[in-house]
Amino acid sequence: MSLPPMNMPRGVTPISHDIYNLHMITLYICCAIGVAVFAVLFYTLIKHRRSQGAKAASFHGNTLVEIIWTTIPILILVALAIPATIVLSRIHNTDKSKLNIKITGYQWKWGYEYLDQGIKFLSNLSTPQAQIDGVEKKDLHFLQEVDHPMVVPINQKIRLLVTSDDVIHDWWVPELGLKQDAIPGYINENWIYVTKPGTYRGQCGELCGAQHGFMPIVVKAVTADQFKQWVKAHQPKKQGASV
Ligand SMILES: [Cu+2]
Repeated sequence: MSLPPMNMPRGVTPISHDIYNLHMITLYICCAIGVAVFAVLFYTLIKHRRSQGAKAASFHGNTLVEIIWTTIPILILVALAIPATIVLSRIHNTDKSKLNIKITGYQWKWGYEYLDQGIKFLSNLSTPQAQIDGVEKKDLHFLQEVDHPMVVPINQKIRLLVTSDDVIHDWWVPELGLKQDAIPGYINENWIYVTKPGTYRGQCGELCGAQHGFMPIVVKAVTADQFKQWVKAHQPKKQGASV
């Protein structure tokens, strides 16, 4: 039996790598602090135990100690805040995007609109009811499959405009390094740049109602040529066609 993954996924977008690296830096710093604190603790417990005749020292009102234990955490927080701020500003920089997709959350499905191509469709859960009821055997991607996945080209900066039509949802695909709230009346801007073709799965990350667990997200990343073909096949006909 293999163990489930212990760590967050590295992902397939530059931002997901940035987030992964931030997470690892923070984890290493936390581990170092944990090791240092427990080392001092155990050393003190053993070395200065009462049976060895140790007497408690008084640190009360020691200005130097108080300055040290205030300054060190501040330095650690600043060291973490600098790379985090750089990544945050990158996340919100949607300049030079080549494609614009509007994503709308509904109770309980996702809608995708390719603003430049005029393609618009809904993406519904496609897991059969019999599997949900436990009558049939569950598929590998139980509750993580849809009838119409969002299709995107690889190696292109894609701007995503995320909103909602009813309550707050949250468009969350861990491997794309993106978790964006979908809020009615607001449009949140974000972007992805997928570097590897493949199918990436996610789900609504905001408790949004009875079927919150039944509105998965599936993103299919394909080559630029395959994307062109897909657009051709799905684009509405020019003359008088309505979407
Ligand atoms: Cu939702």
